[in-house]
Amino acid sequence: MRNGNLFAALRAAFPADLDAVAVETADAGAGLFYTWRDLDRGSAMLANLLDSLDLPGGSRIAVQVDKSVEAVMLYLAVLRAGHVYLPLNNAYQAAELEYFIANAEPAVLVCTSAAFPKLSKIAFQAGVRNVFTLNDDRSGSLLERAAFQADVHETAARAAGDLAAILYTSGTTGRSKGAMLTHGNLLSNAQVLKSYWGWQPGDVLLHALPIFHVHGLFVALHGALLNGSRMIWFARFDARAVAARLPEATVFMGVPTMYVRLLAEPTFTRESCRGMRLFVSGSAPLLTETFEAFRERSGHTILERYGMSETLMLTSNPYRPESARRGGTVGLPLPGVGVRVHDDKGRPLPAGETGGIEVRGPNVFKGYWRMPEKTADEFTPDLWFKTGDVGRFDADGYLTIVGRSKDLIISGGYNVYPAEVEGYLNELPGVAESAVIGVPHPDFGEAVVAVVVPRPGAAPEPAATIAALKSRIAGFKVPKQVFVVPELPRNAMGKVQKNLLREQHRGLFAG
Ligand code: MCA
Ligand code: AMP
Repeated sequence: MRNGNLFAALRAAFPADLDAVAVETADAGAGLFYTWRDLDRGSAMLANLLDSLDLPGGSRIAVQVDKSVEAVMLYLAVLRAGHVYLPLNNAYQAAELEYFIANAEPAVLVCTSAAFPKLSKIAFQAGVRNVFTLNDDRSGSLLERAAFQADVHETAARAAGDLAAILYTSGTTGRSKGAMLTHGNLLSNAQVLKSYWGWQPGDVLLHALPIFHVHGLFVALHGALLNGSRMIWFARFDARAVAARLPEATVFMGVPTMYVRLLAEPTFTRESCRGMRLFVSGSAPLLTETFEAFRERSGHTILERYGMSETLMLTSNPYRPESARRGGTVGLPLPGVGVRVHDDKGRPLPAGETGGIEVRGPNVFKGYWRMPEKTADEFTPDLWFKTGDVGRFDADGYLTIVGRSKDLIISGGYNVYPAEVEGYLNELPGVAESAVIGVPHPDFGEAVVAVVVPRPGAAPEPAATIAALKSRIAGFKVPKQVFVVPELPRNAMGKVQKNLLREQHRGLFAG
């Protein structure tokens, strides 16, 4: 029987010439070349190291490291060895990590040397037996230990339904949930995108996304690997540096903030896009004005698609003809993916009418890690997943997302759940209660803003409040501004009227 391990399919797609360049690092001062053989041998050595730890199959391997090619090798090694990859945003702070580690109970934690003192303590308290370090300059105990391992490895047999990764996504109640993705989820979605987006020989991907979320780790990376395509690899997005290397690339994937920043970069021109075949945008709404301005400037039409951590990619604008890509829409359901719009009573809605977006398909996750009730809540009785996004189909079958039923802010492509930030704010000594909202922001799309009510006799300072949060939670979740008010607006039911607050502050970052 064929091995359903995702790595087996990715490895089979490596080019015949293993000495060809697979990845070229492109950040200032970098310029390292990794061949396909390097990826194969490096991931084999790391897989052998994992095997030597005698972990039970399907152990969680939690990873919070800076972006590097060795981190990709580690991801591939976890697949090869039959374990479950658990990537963590490197902006997460101690309070967030404590929760993830306690909840996921990883067998192995890999972190940077800088984070080791703090993280090893958290890991030790949670009973994690193995903590390794990996830095973006190839130093750290992980590679030191792997250096003694053999560079060949037999891929562990896995079925399509076995877990390959867990991605934590914040919940509306403030507690993060681990979305369980299987080998089959990841492979089916990667194969669909390979053909839908016309991946072809000679493609070169310019990769500048983080590799701890679906967009950079799965959509972009799997795309290149499954096509045996070379990558120009940036550890961080810098518009000028990206514009300088675009002429050698054919495919780029980014969040809308990256497109806004490219447009603000004078060296980004039609000439810099001369070899490009495809620009993909997702993770957050792409403004129609960005879509139009990009076409005007570059001569290329951005292809917008829509997905979630729980479902991978769901819809996409057409690849061909380019003129069929419609700004402001997320396109058509991908082949094999069911997408429907229902009202709040569960009745199907016709084209033109707005309701909750529900989905099903081989790409839809297996459930939330150790949360069977939460999982059941998110599915309809006939087992479609409720995305929490609100949208409508037009007569031609294009989906437009018009809002979200979940209280969620998307800032620069990162999700921020107001309930979570409010929880941290309310723990501060001077704060009685708070409301966190998203307001329009020219760079991040939406920016996080907090409105807080002081405890009697207290006078919380906005700057000190921001500083206090920065030491506790990821920087992208920290409000860009804090307002102190005597009370929050409430409706007759006592519910905070966030729409009034959003209205009041909507011009905050205008221009
Ligand atoms: C960084 N900062 C942010 C954000 N990023 N603030 C709000 N929103 C953000 N997204 C803050 C930092 O906390 C810091 O604050 C300051 O900005 C500078 O940080 P730095 O890291 O230098 O920022 P940057 O390099 O300019 O980052 C902007 C970015 C980045 C490149 C747009 O946020 C990014 O890579 N976003 C992509 C996210 C992504 O991959 N999303 C996919 C997940 P201070 O100076 O105050 O400390 S969604 C997904 O996977 C679904 C399935 C999908 O559909 O794709
Ligand atoms: P995540 O939880 O990080 O996987 O984020 C998934 C959410 O991002 C979706 O439920 C949508 O709300 C949003 N999203 C992803 N792609 C798009 C898009 N192209 N347009 C609007 N929202 C998007």
